[in-house]
Amino acid sequence: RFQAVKTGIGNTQYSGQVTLTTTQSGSNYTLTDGARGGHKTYNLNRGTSGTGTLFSQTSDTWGNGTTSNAATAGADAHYGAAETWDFYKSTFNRSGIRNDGVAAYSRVHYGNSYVNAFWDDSCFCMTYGDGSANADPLTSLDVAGHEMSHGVTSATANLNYSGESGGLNEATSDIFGTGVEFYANNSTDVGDYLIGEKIDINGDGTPLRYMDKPSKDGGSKDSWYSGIGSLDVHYSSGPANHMFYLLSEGSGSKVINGVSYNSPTSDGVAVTGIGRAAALQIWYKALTTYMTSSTNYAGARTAALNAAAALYGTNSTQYAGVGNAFAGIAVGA
Ligand code: ASN
Ligand code: ZN
Ligand code: CA
Repeated sequence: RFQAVKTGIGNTQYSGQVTLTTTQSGSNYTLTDGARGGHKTYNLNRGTSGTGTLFSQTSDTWGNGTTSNAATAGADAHYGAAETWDFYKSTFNRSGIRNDGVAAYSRVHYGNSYVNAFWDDSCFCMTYGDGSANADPLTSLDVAGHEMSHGVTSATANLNYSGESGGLNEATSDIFGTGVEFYANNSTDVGDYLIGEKIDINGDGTPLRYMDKPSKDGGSKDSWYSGIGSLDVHYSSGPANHMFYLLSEGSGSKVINGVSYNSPTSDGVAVTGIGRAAALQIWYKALTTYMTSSTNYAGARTAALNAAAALYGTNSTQYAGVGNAFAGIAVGA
């Protein structure tokens, strides 16, 4: 049957009205992104296995901005997958999670009141719960970018998901998830250095994590210490998230897109940022070229220095910036 790539409209929960790439098949439209490897978005309808049903309808306008329409979460997820694909392609010339042009797929409405989202290598897919009382689906842009970036990490350094390497794995997802959010430049879901600020996972409007000062979440650490590897990976990620913030923006107070930050350093010595774009290039090259499955914080510093040297030279401000940002989280020579 004749299939055509279409531009539909998504009325998302978190990112306002967006365009979605869909596929027309006869008189139906489906959430199949023909421009990005054929990424499909499925409705699990509270199931927890299989793919459920591919979102399919006779109109190419998806969702109504609230959970009263099942396609709203589909619209957010489909948009997040597209922005993540475009972020990796445009920023790093990476074609999909494995750099082979092949799309993953998304599943929304997983389980009942499931307050998480996750990437799974075995299905090469990502899955979103509907949140507490099915009210706040975990489908925001930074969460989508975070989860799909777990696939990129698996396909590259493959950082073990425990100990210090596990913290670096988690931080890599926060870093690139944040990269996706800034890249999308969505006026409703602006770029920030907060994780999960849209999904109200704490029930009081606060974000899940803070990159400028990770300890604000009550569990993450701002700096490295021996023994950090015994924390949960979502807390041992703190120093690497903090390093990335320092490298991008520098220490101290700053307002970006209307959000206020105040980033400390472990030794009180101020750090000057090199900009988000260069910081992203350095972390991506470090991840994809120099890190291995057992890389720890000291190894991440070496990997990032090697990446900065390869990209900008050892006399560059970027190279010096990496050393200073790691010193700011108590990882030194
Ligand atoms: N949402 C979580 C994460 O990506 C799922 C997990 O704990 N692995 O980190
Ligand atoms: Zn994660
Ligand atoms: Ca965010």
